[in-house]
Amino acid sequence: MTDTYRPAEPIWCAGCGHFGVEGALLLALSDLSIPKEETLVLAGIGCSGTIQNNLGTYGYHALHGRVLPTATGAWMANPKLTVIAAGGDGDGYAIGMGHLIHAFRHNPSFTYIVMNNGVYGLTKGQNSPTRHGTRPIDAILLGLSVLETTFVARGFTRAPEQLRDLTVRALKHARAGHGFAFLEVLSPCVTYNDTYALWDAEYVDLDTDGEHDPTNRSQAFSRVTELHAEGRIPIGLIHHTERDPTAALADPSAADIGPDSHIASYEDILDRYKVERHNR
Ligand SMILES: Cc1ncc(C[n+]2csc(CCOP(=O)(O)OP(=O)(O)O)c2C)c(N)n1
Ligand code: SF4
Ligand SMILES: [Mg+2]
Repeated sequence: MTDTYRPAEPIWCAGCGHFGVEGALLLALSDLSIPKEETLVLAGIGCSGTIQNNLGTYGYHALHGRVLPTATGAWMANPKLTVIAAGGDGDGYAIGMGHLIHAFRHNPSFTYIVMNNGVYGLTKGQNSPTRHGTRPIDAILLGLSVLETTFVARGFTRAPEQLRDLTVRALKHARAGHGFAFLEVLSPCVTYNDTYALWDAEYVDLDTDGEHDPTNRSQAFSRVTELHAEGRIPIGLIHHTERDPTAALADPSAADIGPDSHIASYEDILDRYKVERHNR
């Protein structure tokens, strides 16, 4: 029975980028001294969606594409928990894309790590919405286009120290109550879409570009758009801004769906049911 609760060995192919994401996350949790028992990692479905099995934190395997609403519920139920949502580009940008836009908009204060490899790795390599040459979606540009967005960054498993640093920054942002921390990671699938060489040639590190100011949203939007036109992929801290940590609590839409209103509705339904039964 106790075996059920032991972290598993990763089941990924040798060389899979997801190992790098897991390593950076474990180091970042340790850098920030975040206790594992106060951390919940939720993941979607995919090779990436097994990351929570390997960490020793609390874990939850959400339905395909539904990791963001599930994580939002967990964060609302216990905002003191360090909540980390994770998953793949198929999970997050295809079936789950509608949730991403609303997460940027509502700004729940948790971290979301998307492992982007351009394919559905688990189901043997079908094109995902980020597949090279298919007019791919750029979730960083999407995030920048939503005015409420507070944190967007992109790492690459080829740059492990930077990835660790970006993961630390994302966790800090969310834990301080500044809002939704979105971190996409270029995490190649060596079996079905080996993009290491391609991305080596294409990425541009904005953290070492003296001109990039991550606090300036419109400048970040222009720079990312220009780089796209040149066939380049920006990595680094693309944009961040600090939101008032109490803003989420003052958000009326958040108050509407809090646990108190659920309990009141539940009791109301139950009372009406009892009256109807009695009158039959
Ligand atoms: C509702 C539903 N539709 C389709 C699937 C099949 N399916 C499983 S994983 C997956 C995509 C995985 O791709 P991604 O999220 O990019 O993760 P990766 O394996 O590449 O890490 C799909 C379509 C499913 N499990 N559930
Ligand atoms: S199929 Fe691709 S994404 Fe899945 S474990 Fe193997 S290398 Fe990683
Ligand atoms: Mg994928």
